[in-house]
Amino acid sequence: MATNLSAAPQPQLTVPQFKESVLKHLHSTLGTYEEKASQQAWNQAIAAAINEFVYDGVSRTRKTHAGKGTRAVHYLSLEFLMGRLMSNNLQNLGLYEIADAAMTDLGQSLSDILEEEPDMALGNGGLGRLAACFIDSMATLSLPAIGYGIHYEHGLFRQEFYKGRQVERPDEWREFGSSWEICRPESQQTVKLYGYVETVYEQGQSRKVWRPSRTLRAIPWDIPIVGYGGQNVNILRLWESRADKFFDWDVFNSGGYLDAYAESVQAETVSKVLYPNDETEAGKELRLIQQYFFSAASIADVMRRYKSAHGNDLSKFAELNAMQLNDTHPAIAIPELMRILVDEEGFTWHDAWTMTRATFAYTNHTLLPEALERWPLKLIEKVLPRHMEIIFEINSRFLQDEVEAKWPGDDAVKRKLSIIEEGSAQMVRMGNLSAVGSHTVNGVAQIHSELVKKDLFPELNALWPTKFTNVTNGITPRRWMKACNPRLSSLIEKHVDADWPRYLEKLSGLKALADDAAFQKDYMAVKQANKEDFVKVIRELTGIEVSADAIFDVQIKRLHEYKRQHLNLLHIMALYRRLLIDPNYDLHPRVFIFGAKAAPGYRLAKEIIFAINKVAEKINNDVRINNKLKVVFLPNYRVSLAEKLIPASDVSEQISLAGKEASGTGNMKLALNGAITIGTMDGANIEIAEEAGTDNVVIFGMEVDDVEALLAKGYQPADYYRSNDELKAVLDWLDGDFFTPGEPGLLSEVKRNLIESDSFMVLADFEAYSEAQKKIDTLYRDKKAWARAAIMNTASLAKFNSDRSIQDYAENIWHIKAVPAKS
Ligand code: GLS
Repeated sequence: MATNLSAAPQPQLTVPQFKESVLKHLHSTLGTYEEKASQQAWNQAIAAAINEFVYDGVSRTRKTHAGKGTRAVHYLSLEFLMGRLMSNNLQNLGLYEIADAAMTDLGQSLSDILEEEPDMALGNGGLGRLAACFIDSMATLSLPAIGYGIHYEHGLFRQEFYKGRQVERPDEWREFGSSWEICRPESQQTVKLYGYVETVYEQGQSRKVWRPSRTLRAIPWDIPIVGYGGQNVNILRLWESRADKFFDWDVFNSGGYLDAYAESVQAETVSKVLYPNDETEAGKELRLIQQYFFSAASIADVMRRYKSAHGNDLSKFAELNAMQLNDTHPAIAIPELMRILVDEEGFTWHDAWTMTRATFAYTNHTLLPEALERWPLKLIEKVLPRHMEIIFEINSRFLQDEVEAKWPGDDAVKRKLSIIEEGSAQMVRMGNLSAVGSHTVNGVAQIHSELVKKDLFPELNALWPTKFTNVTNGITPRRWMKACNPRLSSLIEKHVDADWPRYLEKLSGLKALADDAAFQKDYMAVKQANKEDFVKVIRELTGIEVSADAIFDVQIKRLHEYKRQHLNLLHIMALYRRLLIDPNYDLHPRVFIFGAKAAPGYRLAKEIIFAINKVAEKINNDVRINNKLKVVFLPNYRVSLAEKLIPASDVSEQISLAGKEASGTGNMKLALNGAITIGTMDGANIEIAEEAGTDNVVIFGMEVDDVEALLAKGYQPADYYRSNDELKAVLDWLDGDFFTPGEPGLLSEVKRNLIESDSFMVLADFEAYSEAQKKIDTLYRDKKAWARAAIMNTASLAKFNSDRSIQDYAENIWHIKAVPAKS
């Protein structure tokens, strides 16, 4: 990997010093003492001790970057799925062992105390977790970078099951405050909304002035992001919304206490909750306001910093500032920057547009049509009247100058490329706006980036052939191996250099040991121990007893039809049926483990959760099958649960319909931790197979071309139902009351959907999947072959280090360089 990182200085600290610091904070920060302190107080005291180093790093990094003429990147994302920070911060500072020993000395258990920390679940799934891995890598690579997002009061809902059905409960991640955030009221911004646009004439010139009718205050909360080694500590800046003035005193004094208070409540709703949708469009006014709120506050913050370093001459703004749009969610930042440059700073349209395009780059994360954001023009006009005018202008210049030059007189192509979609209600296409206003557009895995060019933006790709590129996603090996899998990490460290969490390619040294009997034994012993730990987690969370000798077959991701958890379910039912028909059916015992939240309004996804839970209940209690099959649906899947499960997984289910999963990142985490992928040729699975070797993954099913051909021919799911007896039998099973005693038909909706529409071709891939699962079973029984395949996965995944992804962005898109903080 092209990187020239110097070894970072780690805090020099002894166990007694750490103890002393924790005790000091227990007394003076928490106001309690050893004998009385709760686990939560210990947790906060440790955080305060860690923060002494973290804040040092924050200041050091800020001083290094302040006023420098170095280009910085601003990563704009509506989601950052951070999880917990303590263990990661300890690892990145090189203090984990010291803290562990210090707490043992104090008669406490660090691992228990770590459990006190609530997850920071300010994201839905892969997209939000990617942003979290990326800011870890930006800090590790010493890049001048800031993450910008929203300080949601409530993150993603907590999931419970009631009689097998998902129930959503509010998330309270900062009910008692958070140890990691610092409020920076001195850097607050004002964000305008609604109102009208006036044309003002001055000295023979006209100029547009936006007269907003409401304003909000944006208050920044900074979360320090500790790079590996602790040298660089970057910032994630999250904006909280508040009323412009807490009370309208005039209204208040005239007896309108409630009216005055109502305004502040309304203002605060903007950063109240994360929209719990993943890969679906929200389409709500509040969501648009959230998008604008954080985009506008972030741009104002970037401007403020620029001006304080360089004065009011903005000519170097684009040279010094890159902004990355994490999906289209912050796309409104494009007209916002135009508005500032043209309306407030007096630039010509031409110059402002050149600067804007040189600043923004856009990452596309999905091709699913339901996720491509479109806002009603009328809504944007109401909430952001000046921005709507600017979008019109961007569009008309784009169509008249660029599209017309390439395709003269072709109205059809103009209609297709227009940022405004015509129809009974005009809509603003945020994907088109993002692509037009950015210098670079990237997809997140090779196949996905090809499909972005071929299917999503073919004309734009013809117009600007160099604009579209790929940056395959990645994961931080610090969290997803070093911190979450200490056993495997210490085994690895016996064989490769200790800096592997930065230079993951060093794990390739393990390939030479893939056939080594002693290493295989050690490697599989680690897996077994991790599984034994997880058996307890399963028991605690669900009461289900499973054996660590069974295959742990894991599907963890959001619940969505395209991810096909129901394909997994049908296969489980088929195995169950085979066992009922023939109790001697030869099957290595298997535990199927699911973790998934469904968007609260996504009906079928919730039906699939219900069906899995009902089938699980029946199978887990059926003595006839002799514990050969267990099904566990873990409630409230989240980052901290993933960190426990991934090290214990044997099989990684990556079974989306080819062409639908843009990349996936769970596939990378599981493979790195030695789970064998059973997957389709989709997203990053393809690159995982390339890296790990096709012998070390199990690929099955239709590829993108097959899917297209079948669609063109006319897909008839009922044909598969009729022609495969086993498939027919398990689908029919869903109609009766076998799984829902006394209540027949409760699971019928899943069956009906599959037979009548099956948009993601579950039935077409069933047979291939079922055969692929037999291969998994056979491979697992061959202990040596399995161990070899698992080791080869761990040894081969350097490409999926998020440092590599960020290095790609830095070199090819942002054009920024490392600026290590001075000690
Ligand atoms: C997603 C994709 O669905 C994932 O395949 C991808 O790994 C992730 C990060 O790029 O982005 N897009 C999305 O809207 N949610 C996702 O998780």
